[in-house]
Amino acid sequence: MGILQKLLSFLFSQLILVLMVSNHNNAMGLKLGYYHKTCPNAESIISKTTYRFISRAPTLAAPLLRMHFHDCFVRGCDGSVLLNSTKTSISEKDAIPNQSLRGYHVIDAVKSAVEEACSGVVSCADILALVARDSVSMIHGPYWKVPLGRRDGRVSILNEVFAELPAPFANITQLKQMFAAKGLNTKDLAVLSGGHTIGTSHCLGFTNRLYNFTGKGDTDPSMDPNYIVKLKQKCKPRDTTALVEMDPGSFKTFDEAYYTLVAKRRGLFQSDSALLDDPETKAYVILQASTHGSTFAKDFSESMVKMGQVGVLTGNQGEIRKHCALVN
Ligand code: HEM
Ligand SMILES: *[C@@H]1O[C@H](CO)[C@@H](O)[C@H](O)[C@H]1NC(C)=O
Ligand SMILES: *[C@@H]1O[C@H](CO)[C@@H](O)[C@H](O)[C@H]1NC(C)=O
Ligand SMILES: *[C@@H]1O[C@H](CO)[C@@H](O)[C@H](O)[C@H]1NC(C)=O
Ligand SMILES: CC(=O)N[C@H]1CO[C@H](CO)[C@@H](O)[C@@H]1O
Repeated sequence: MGILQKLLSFLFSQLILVLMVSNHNNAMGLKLGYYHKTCPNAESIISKTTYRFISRAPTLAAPLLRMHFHDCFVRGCDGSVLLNSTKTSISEKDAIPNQSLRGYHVIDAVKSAVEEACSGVVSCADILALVARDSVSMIHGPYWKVPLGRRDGRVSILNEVFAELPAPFANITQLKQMFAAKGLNTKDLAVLSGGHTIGTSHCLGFTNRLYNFTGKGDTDPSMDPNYIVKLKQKCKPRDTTALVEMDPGSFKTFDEAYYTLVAKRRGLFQSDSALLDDPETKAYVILQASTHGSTFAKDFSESMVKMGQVGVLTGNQGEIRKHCALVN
């Protein structure tokens, strides 16, 4: 073979390799009905078990949705949010923003039920994604199909929570950057923030806006002053225990009222109000507020599927945990 032919044949073999690798990667991605053959009842077992809890305590839907968000933003959707600390490392669970996470018992119950049917097959990361979807749809929210096949990670590190999860004090620039770092765009930010249509918050996430905002005993000018008066009645300056409904009146129902609140400058966190500081997010807020959430359900479904793919482990990566709080 001449040198040119050798070169061409080498390049060709590399090209084939590249194509194979990228195909392989595709095949290793998430897909619908992933457990169809290996655990056919997985999805129905998960939704039945979730329903048992949500039907008795609808307020659990909020922390279960939030748990999936936290999981995905820190190390990808790999179930790391569920891992307990060990003697040698403090896990995400024990980070301050996580101390308010609830609902671990639901995940444990779901995992046991699934393990009983098919042991060692369904990942905790997939369980989080499905439980979040089921929880939302059980409180009048949208229903979306969840691509599956996530594997569980073996690592969970406390400090990563502070670096990866946006703080309630984040401004619009920081929020857009932190979402972009996860492959989520500005629309996803506006849409997923709508998750705050359900649930409650501790006062600490927003009391700075009510008292001494800039150190001059002032309040946050971007919040409706009448709302500040109301919130002050619920939260004294250093209150660590009170819970405030994020979408008062309908905090148990997944609706579009969040956008009406934000549009009225009644978003609870600075990160909620910040959606009015960018033309694209502002337009989204105004649109949903003025059209009773004409596209919110569909948008939320799409953005949740996107968020659910952030940094996932697939194929031979990671493991299928036997217990969600412990690596195998
Ligand atoms: C955009 C950046 C975000 C920030 C800064 C943020 C911040 C927070 C904070 C500080 C709380 C209150 C926690 C507490 O004190 O108990 C909270 C609650 C909550 N968040 Fe977010 N969040 C963000 C995005 C999201 C996303 C994307 C979702 C889901 C799609 C979500 C869903 C929830 C839910 C459902 C609750 C209520 C939890 C409960 O009732 O226990 N959040 N969030
Ligand atoms: C994980 O930690 C929690 C809280 O510390 C504890 O209640 C639970 O039993 C632990 N789970 C396992 C499987 O060790
Ligand atoms: C957002 O916060 C960052 C960090 O505190 C700051 O550097 C930046 O100027 C802020 N941007 C806006 C638009 O307020
Ligand atoms: C407000 O903040 C300033 C600066 O941090 C501090 O000196 C002052 O004592 C605070 N006032 C109150 C009432 O907490
Ligand atoms: C729900 C949960 O796991 N909360 C933990 C948060 O971290 C503290 C310690 O910092 C634990 O005591 C909580 O159990």
